[in-house]
Amino acid sequence: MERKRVAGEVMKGMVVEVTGSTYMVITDGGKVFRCRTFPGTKTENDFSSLVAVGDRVVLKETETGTEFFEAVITLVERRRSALTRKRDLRRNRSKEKVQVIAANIDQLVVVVSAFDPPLSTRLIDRYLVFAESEQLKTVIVVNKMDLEESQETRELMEPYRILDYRILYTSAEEQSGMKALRKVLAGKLSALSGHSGVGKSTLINQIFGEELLRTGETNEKTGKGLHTTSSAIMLALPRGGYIIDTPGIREFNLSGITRENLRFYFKEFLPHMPECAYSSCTHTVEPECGIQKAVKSGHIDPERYESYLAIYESIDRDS
Ligand SMILES: Nc1nc2c(ncn2[C@@H]2O[C@H](COP(=O)(O)OP(=O)(O)OP(=O)(O)O)[C@@H](O)[C@H]2O)c(=O)[nH]1
Ligand SMILES: [Mg+2]
Ligand SMILES: [Zn+2]
Repeated sequence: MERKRVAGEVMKGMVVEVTGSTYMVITDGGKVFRCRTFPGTKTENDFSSLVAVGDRVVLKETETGTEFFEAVITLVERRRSALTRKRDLRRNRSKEKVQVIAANIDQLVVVVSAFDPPLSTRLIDRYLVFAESEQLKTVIVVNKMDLEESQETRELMEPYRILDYRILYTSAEEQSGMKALRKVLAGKLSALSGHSGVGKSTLINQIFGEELLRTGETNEKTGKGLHTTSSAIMLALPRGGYIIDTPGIREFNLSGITRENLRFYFKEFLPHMPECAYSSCTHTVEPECGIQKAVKSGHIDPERYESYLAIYESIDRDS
């Protein structure tokens, strides 16, 4: 016989949606609670975002609402991983420097599109640097392959294939590559991230075979997405695992990366670093630099090196 629920019951659960300061939590017992935090909410994390999608939390029931059970979050458990970025403080009034986009993820799925918006390898490189720094598994999904008429996209992606990054080519429109995507997501907790309009929500709708998420148009003048998804949401996959849809980003400002440690997150640099004349070589202007030599001899992709320089510069500007 089911025990009668009493107000004040303490439960554990997972945050599946964040809207403003309201958090939807599914308890381990499978009930959905609408939660808020209170000044006494404790956290085991030192990140500034108190609660993010994917967080494991302890909650205490307060009352039974009209639509949902209501509860307060008393504790946010330590995150075993997180997709984070540095906030653009010029745009955001929040005092928090780091935004946690998704917590406790097993893998980061970087979504780009072949066209509309155009494929940005600079953005891919930023995500890869982050993923390497956090030792997060990464998959790159190149969507909208139905708009591709030449080999250009695959050529742009060639350096990543050589570096052994997992790449999937999909078309949510024509439903191609979906089987491979389902397979990569099965049994894991994955977060999809990328520019607005690349098709993250459309891909997820395709996986479920129904329109669970709202999808948008791209602006005809700029080719940029219109930021259709406004908050992160987690869905349970039909065959096990979870997927988090996140709002499209304008920029992925790296958090936790310094000019000094950046070099370690371009994995193809590592074998060439011993050839630098200075152990503290920044691989930017120094003579006798193993990295610059490897770029000249074709062992390091020049575009990847350009990304390194661009990120190196941006770190100085940001911090
Ligand atoms: N041609 C083509 N269009 C696609 C494909 N996938 C998505 N689209 C279209 O691209 C537009 C944007 O798709 P969304 O799924 O809303 O993109 P999103 O990445 O979720 O965007 P945000 O929520 O703003 O971050 C929609 O008009 C989709 O129909 C595809 O494979 N091919
Ligand atoms: Mg979306
Ligand atoms: Zn060097």
